[in-house]
Amino acid sequence: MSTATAFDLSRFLATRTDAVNRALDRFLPAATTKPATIHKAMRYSLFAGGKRMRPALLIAAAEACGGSEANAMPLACAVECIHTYSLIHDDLPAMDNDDFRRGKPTNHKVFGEGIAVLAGDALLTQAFEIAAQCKKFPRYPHDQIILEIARAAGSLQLVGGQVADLEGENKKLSVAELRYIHERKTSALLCCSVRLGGMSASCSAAQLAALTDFGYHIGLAFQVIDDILDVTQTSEKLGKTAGKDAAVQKATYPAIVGLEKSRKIAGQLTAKAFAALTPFKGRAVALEALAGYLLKRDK
Ligand code: GRG
Repeated sequence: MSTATAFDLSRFLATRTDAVNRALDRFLPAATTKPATIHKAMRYSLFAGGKRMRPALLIAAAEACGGSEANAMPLACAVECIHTYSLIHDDLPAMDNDDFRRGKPTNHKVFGEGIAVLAGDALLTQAFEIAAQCKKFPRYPHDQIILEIARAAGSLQLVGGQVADLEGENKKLSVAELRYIHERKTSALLCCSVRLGGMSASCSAAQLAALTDFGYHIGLAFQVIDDILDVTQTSEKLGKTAGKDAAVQKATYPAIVGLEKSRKIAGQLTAKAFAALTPFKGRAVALEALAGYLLKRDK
């Protein structure tokens, strides 16, 4: 923990975010490329000011395993494209029906529903195009990398979690049912991010297992905190509509167990994530610092 305190997280986040933004700009077709509307729409949401937590975790995991930012970068960009697609689709009237995201009007509010659906589709596809361009990693061939991303984004994980979320609307869910949703809707892509970081560094099987354990718990903690922030922060701070979960009577940790217990659960999950990093013996400073930051975040 002392190493994490000494670690300059603000600098880490600022430099990595900058590098990720530049790489995304290179990977994506220019806004003027025909048909320009779709490229404008993809770029609108991608560069609307997300926190870039998944790329940061991916690069931090790579560095914990002795890897490089350069090797991790295509995969960091790929997960951010998938994350952004999921937000665009989540905001659609057929899903959560939101008007604001990342401090701006949602994609469908600016470009219309049809283009927003297509911008999400195109970003999902773009993710695989980018990932396929990553370097050849000695321990993890391309098919394994693509499989990793496809599984995290597919009907058993990200999409499956969203299905359970939709079907859980207006129902009283148990904590176990809510955890099932969180594991898929949120934890799967965060866990995939740290695993991909390790894979880009040709990590050992033991390191990959530790990163999986870390990613699973940090992913669950992330969603519990997201639920807490929805009831404790303003829309301005969050860049999206606050208080939405309660307004639509969504099952969340604060709704089921209360705010105080939710904070306790987030702390316990983060402690488990910290514990998973023990095998790195102090070399996972960026991951430790990110876990601490995610627990305390206010947006
Ligand atoms: C397949 C039609 C279709 C839709 C898929 C998978 C999906 C839609 C939606 C799930 C998306 C979702 C809202 C998951 C919750 C994850 C979460 C807490 C997102 C917010 O992440 P942040 O805080 O956002 O990292 P920024 O904007 O900072 O990147």
